[in-house]
Amino acid sequence: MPANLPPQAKAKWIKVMEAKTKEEKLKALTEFLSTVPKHKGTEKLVMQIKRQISRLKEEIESEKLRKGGARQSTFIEKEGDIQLVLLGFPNSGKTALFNALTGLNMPSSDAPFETRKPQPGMLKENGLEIQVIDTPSLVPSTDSARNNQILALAFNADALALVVDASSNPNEQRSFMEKLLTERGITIFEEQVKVTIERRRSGGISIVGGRLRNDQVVKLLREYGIYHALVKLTDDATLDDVEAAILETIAYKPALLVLTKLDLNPFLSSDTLMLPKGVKTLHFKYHPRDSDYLKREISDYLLAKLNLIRIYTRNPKTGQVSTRPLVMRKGARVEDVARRIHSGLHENFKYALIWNEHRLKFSPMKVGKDFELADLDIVEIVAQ
Ligand SMILES: Nc1nc2c(ncn2[C@@H]2O[C@H](COP(=O)(O)OP(=O)(O)OP(=O)(O)O)[C@@H](O)[C@H]2O)c(=O)[nH]1
Ligand SMILES: [Mg+2]
Repeated sequence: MPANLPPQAKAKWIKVMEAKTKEEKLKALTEFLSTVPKHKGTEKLVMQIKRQISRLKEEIESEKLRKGGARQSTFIEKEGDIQLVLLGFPNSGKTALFNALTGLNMPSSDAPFETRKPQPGMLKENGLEIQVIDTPSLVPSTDSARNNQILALAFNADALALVVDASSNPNEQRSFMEKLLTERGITIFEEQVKVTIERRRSGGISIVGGRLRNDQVVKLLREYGIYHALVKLTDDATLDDVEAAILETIAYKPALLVLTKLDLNPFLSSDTLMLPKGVKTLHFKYHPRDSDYLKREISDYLLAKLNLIRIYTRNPKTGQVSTRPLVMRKGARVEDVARRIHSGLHENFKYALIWNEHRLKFSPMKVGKDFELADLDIVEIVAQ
């Protein structure tokens, strides 16, 4: 991993972070790349930046196509609370799974490469709206324009489902997909992320965990123009890991592994199947009645992995509770809900009432705008 990039490279990276449009970012990244010295220590970084550049070029190109009304665009606008992209090799059962989850009826048969373009659908469960995207199949090649388009969708997604046909070399399918993802700068293993940096608007730099000297971490961040952030470190994180996190060289995507065609391979044991740690495995049984179970498992898992909470709002005039929750990040406060509902509500905020029989002794509880919310809270905001 890179360390000690020259000051001019750091200065160029600040430009990358400040870029507001994709075009600006592309230009800034290209300039940054030209200032990075090329040697063993920067090899990985250079590769990742080149990939980021080609990814941006593809996105800009595909947005242009979309605006021009052309059909070939692979870009899919996010809808709902979470975007989940299905990935897999030909005939692995992606479309069969997609149909079970979304209630749509896209063609799914033994013909390989049946799905020609990405197809969105909606999975509604647990109050969550999960946009599921069926994709054309990946091919077992590390140098394929086809794969790159599909991996671009994966990079934009909030979460991934690796669909693996259990009846034909499941381990090979899984490890090849992991390889393709890694090369694209995506990891599905949370523990590989040793450093997370959450930018803040004020409050300086706070560091949680890790064994590094705080002043060194702060110094490094400042060199890259970061003055306010919450930095979380694992115990084995190094300064190089911090720098890699600043340079955004790898993105973590929570993932599910979905095994299909287990009926065709009933003797498959968990020993022969080297299941990845930290990635939830689900069995797709291919029965319509099984889809309720799958939907519930998927939505529970994504809710937890993406640190989301569901907040229901109560109308002070009618006492009616919203049927669909606001989906927010863990740590959200009453004021964030007020802001989401209406900017005026935030300005004229008086107090809020919270109902949640699972966690509060008395409901409703009267709270101020700093109160931190939890999953399934019902909130009524009283304004002046
Ligand atoms: N026996 C069995 N067949 C399955 C299962 N899941 C999917 N299939 C069948 O496998 C074939 C391929 O499924 P698709 O859903 O088209 O696979 P895909 O990954 O979308 O493949 P392409 O889009 O064509 O690349 C279809 O004939 C499905 O009916 C399963 O769990 N068991
Ligand atoms: Mg398909």
